Amino acid sequence: MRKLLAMVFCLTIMINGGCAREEHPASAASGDSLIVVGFSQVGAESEWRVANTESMKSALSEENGYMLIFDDARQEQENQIRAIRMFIQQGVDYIVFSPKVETGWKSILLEAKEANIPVIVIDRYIEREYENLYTAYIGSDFHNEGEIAVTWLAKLLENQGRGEEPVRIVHIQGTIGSTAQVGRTAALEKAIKQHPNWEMIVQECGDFTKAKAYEVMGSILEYTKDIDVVYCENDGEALGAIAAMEEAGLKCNPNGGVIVISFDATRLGLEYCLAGKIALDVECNPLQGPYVDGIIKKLRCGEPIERIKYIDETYFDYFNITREIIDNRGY
Ligand code: GYE
Repeated sequence: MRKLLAMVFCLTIMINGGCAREEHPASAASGDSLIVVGFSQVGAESEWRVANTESMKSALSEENGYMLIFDDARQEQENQIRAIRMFIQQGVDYIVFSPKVETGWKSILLEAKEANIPVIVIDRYIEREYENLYTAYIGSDFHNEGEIAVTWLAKLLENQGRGEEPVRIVHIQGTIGSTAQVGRTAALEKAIKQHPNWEMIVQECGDFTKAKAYEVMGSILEYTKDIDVVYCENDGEALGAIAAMEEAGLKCNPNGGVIVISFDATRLGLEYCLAGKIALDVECNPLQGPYVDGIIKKLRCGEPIERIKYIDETYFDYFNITREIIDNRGY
């Protein structure tokens, strides 16, 4: 009798739901018109992350046909794994998450696969060997972002006639093991091998936060101020490093001061760019919500999807940034 009722229940939903899809208790409980999505976010460590969360929440809204279950992992992978397991137990229709780091996801993604719940990865990747465990990825090509940065730096130094003289570089990395850190670091390390006059004098982790970068830069300045370039892996770190350098009496400016390289191109970062304190800010687009919405809607109707989607990105520098560009930015 229970089996017959369950079949009638699912058949009813499938007819009402429009597209043929596997129902889960959570979506059934929420009424058959809402798509139930469990979203595990890394945290709120940066302006970029806040914009990413806002983009996801506004795209996966009830008006847009969703019931969103949001979890902030507060920078702990364990919290993300716990949240994803909770989503599975709740029987959501889709799981979306930004993996704090690339490793450690195999078993929880196998659980999601077992439960027949599609997983969409955003922002950062998981290790390649398990890419069969997720349905789609939307985010950035972080190595390319780093390539943009080091190519721009080499050209600036060349134009300033510094193509041969020693260039002393401080490198403040993002969260170690996150794809953004892996890609942006790899590009700089490769460029240092290609430019014999470039010297990495310090490489420290700033964890993508202003506070940590301020602390790290402050301790570096205690033993050297002979710095030509500070390569920060996001705007939060750049702002922290700049504050420490200015307190130590250093000028941050591509014309005669310390050249500060940054990533994200948040509105705040671009204000520093307009002021000349950040020389280059490579865009990393956090507005991934609409892409996730589009993929879910296609999946529900059995339409083909782009499994890997890199969002188009550009860069801004002290020489091309304008007030108008900043005022028209989406984040
Ligand atoms: O650059 C940083 C955030 O993964 C691309 O994480 C994201 C990075 C971004 O904390 O601001």
